[in-house]
Amino acid sequence: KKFNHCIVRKPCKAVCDGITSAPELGKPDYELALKQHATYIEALKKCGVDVLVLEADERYPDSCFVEDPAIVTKNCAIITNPGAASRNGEKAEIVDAIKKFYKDEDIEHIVAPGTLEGGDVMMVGDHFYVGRSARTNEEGIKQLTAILEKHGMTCSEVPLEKVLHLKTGVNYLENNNMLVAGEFVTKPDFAKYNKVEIPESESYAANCIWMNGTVIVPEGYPAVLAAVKGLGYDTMTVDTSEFRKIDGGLSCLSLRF
Ligand code: CIR
Repeated sequence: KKFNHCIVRKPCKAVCDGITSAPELGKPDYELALKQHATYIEALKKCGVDVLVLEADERYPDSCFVEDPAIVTKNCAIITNPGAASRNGEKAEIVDAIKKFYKDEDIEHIVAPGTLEGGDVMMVGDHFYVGRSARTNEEGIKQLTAILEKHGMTCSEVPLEKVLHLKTGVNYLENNNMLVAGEFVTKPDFAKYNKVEIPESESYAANCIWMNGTVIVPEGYPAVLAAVKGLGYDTMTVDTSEFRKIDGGLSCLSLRF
């Protein structure tokens, strides 16, 4: 398996007003967020992909998290219908970028009353796990399942209890390795994988990304870094402190395909 392309969007100045569940962390510093974003892009490129960098969009504070308005698979792309009202318009802004890589007949849409955000969708080969969250509803999951089946893939639902998105707490690193934190440690859905349990104190770093054999780990989480190295991967770290303040992690910042 190899990723060839990534799509990212530069953070906008309004990133300071992104949705957050942790206001005690303070607001993101725009200049630092930009710097961290540039470092992130360089890290992706080192993993052998081309990166399409979309311009900042001030209308949507959370628009740097391009993972949420679209899902990209080997057979099709799906424009989602984000459940967060302030983010819903992002779906119209990602379409042109998706069209550069997918034929019109391979671009599908989640439509109201269905809602779905890409952060709730995790790819494991031809199977997709989708979290039922405050952002992703039953109808959205129903539509996603039908779309994936139409394009030769499968889907199963994972009910979420505490996290924002599915990939907030569980991420697949290929080779049967699954990083799990919090509620995902015990979920039966992931019992068949080689689970790597993440301590509560480093749960933010459950959101690592596998990039063509290298795993990118957020900077500042030594237990997770050691665990990932222990699995035999090459690793890179990228500081995402400013995105963390608004619940964003490494996976949220790109579409990878
Ligand atoms: C939000 O609440 O929508 C953003 N502040 C964070 C989105 C994170 N995206 C993701 O997990 N895929």
